[in-house]
Amino acid sequence: QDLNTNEEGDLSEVTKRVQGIGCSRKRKEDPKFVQGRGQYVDDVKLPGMVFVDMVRSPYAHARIVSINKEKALALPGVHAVLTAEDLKPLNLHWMPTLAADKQAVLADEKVHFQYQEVAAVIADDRYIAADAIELVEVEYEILPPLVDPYQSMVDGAPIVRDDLLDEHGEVEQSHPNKIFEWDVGDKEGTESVFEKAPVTVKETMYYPRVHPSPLETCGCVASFDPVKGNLTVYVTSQAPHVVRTVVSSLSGISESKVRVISPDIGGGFGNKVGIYPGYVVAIVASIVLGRPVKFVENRTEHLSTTAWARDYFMTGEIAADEQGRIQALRVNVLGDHGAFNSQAQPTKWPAGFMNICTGSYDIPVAYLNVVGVYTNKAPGGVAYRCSFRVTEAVYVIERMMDVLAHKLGVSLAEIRMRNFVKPEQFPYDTALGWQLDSGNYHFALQKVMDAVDYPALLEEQKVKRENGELMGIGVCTFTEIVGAGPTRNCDILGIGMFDSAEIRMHPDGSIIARMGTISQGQGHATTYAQIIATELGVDSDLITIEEGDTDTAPYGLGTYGSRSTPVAAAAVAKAAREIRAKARKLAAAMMEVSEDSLEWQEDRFAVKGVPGMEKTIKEIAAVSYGQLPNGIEPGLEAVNYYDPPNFTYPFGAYICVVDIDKGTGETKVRRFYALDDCGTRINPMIIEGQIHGGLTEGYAVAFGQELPFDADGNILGNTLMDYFIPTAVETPKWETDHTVTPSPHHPLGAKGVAESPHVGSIPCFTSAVVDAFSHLGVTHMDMPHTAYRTWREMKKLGLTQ
Ligand code: MCN
Ligand code: CUN
Repeated sequence: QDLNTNEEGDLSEVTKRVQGIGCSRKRKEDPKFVQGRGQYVDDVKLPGMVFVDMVRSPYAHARIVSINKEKALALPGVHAVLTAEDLKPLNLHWMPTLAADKQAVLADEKVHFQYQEVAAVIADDRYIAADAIELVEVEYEILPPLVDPYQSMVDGAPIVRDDLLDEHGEVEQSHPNKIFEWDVGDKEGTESVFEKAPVTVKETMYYPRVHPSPLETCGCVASFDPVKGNLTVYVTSQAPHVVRTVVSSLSGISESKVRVISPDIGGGFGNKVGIYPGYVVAIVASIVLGRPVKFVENRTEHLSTTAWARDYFMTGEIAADEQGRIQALRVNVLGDHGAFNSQAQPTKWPAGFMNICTGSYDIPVAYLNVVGVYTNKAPGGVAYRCSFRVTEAVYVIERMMDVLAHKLGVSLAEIRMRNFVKPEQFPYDTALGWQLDSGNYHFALQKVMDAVDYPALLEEQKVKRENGELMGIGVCTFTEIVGAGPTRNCDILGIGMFDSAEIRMHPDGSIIARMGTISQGQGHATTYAQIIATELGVDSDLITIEEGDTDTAPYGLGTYGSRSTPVAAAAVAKAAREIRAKARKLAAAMMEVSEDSLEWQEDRFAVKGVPGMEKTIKEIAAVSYGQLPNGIEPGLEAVNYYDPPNFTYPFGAYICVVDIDKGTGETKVRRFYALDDCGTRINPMIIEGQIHGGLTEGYAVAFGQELPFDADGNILGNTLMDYFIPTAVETPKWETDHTVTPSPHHPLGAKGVAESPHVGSIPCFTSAVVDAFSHLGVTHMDMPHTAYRTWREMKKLGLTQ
């Protein structure tokens, strides 16, 4: 099997000319961005527009005794001050979350986390609004906060959500702070293997709360037209159609009269999937005041209140034989969800796809238990290049592979080689319910080991250790699950997670195409065009891609979970093929031959065996809008709604080499080699860009990002003074590589790629840092691996004074 196909040199002349699949076509969206001509939500300026600013709670947990608006209302330029009391008659003081919970739009009787929205001021400009929030007087009665999730279910713990208690003061769950308990797999079967297994290992780890903190914060402009009864919402959304459905159901305005537009978005990373209180307030204010209302957060509001990720306390256990072949896996998780369960994810999956934690390995039996709890912290849990908890899943299994290797004294690469699912085992059904569609893990890891000369690195490390130096070699071989998803097991608010494409070919052969996804920087305008270019033989530059306007784009579930390629790109290919099928009919009629006698040759239909008898797609397009024979309907258009039969399972093999300074604890990433396999590659350059971005964000998480809380529930690290955003100065040099194992069920063989580098690199960094100390008996160190934390570990080990 040649896994290195699809190199640019192998592409056909036509593909190169039209810049089709496989070409490193330059990003078409960039000229406007580099010239500062992007149009973001905050660039939307409408006549008569007013601004919202939020009064936010300084306390994590408190009862609201009173709110006095008078002074704020007296400030010239202030139009309104809204509180939960004002929203109550509209039944909009609470809103549903995407995880079937509810969230206060404005705090109703009590506040649940620091920075929660308590009152909204609407004023002529944002400066007046900012002054006015200082004049709103809120009296609080402070309540004891619940900060530590391990204390959430002890007797006498503060109850976060009294609103969920019924009139008898009880909830369905065993404890009012418990959101759910989810278990998957064979509990007894797993237990009995552990009882008999020759080798068992166990490790507990914390994956800290982190925030993607994209360049642009969240915001919206709501504009209600009282004459037409239409509502237009410009919003930083990764899922504009979902926003439309939610806004319509909340406001009672029919979906046909709600238009949601996601303009240019300055990064999403999962943070912009959900619907935030500020949006609801802006919409209500626009309907009530009859004028456009803008809400745009500042950085601290963004870091403190919008979707963050992880916050999982995980215990992994592996049972194995003496050779390290895994017999069973057990994972227990405590998830801190904050005050409302507002994870933006498919409804059916309370802990996302955490049950992908069997990783790339052939594990006969497994058991996973996840408990989610409320605490007095901002809600969230799945943002940040994650595909719904696969990041946590990969972290726990990859850490456990290292722990097992350590226990048996084999290399981190060898333990993986012994346990990989073999190429001939695909499609492979995992013990926890997924079907891995394709892969070649052995080949990928071997390729990386050869590229970095793994044996030489191990030798170097041995010498360094003898000299008392700290060098670590980390390994991660991950399997992702992307492309949510088959509607049979994935929906949001009852809407199945298909995606869509609509393609129209014009008489001159140029094309406009629209999808249900929305780029936030991924380069969709470039890459979708390449797919159509290959399918129809039309120059990419003649293909306009439009996303993000619900009035024009077909319904789609949006861009997150690296689903655009697995789902929407499949719809693009299928719609293009429908157009080609119609073009075949037309070509046959034009040349007065049967359709069967025609052969598609990249950009034309040719009559088999008759040289020169052919019609290019451009010629066919011109005719398709004219007088057509045989009752053929005019036009060349197609719409496709694609419901994928399965997820796609991209994978990768990463190796990281670090040197740790014994004086300071500082870690230097000397080398990072990332091999990714995302099946058929549409645009190698864009893939590489995505991988660089994901690795850099992975580096940020592993080495610095965290959002901790103090004992009173005050969020720490919610400014860019404290929150680590790596620049070119800190970022290591990345080496990338690939193999190509096409997805057997995707029309193009393509898998998603955008999240892989993040998911795969984080455990690889931890692996490398821990490996630097593994000869001293260290099996795990929690992130972030800051110099201080590493130095503390060295102090514990007596390596430094
Ligand atoms: N691609 C390709 N060949 C493949 C797979 C992907 O050429 N086999 C290309 C695609 O055509 C697309 C890009 O790579 O242009 C990413 O595709 P895909 O992996 O399908 O991911 P999505 O387009 O669905 O993007 C979502 C993903 C997620 S979930 C996060 S989080 C993230 C990420 O994208 N957020 C980003 N990358 C980001 N990049 C930027 N610049 N900004 C963000 O907010
Ligand atoms: Cu979870 S981050 Mo991306 O799926 O938008």
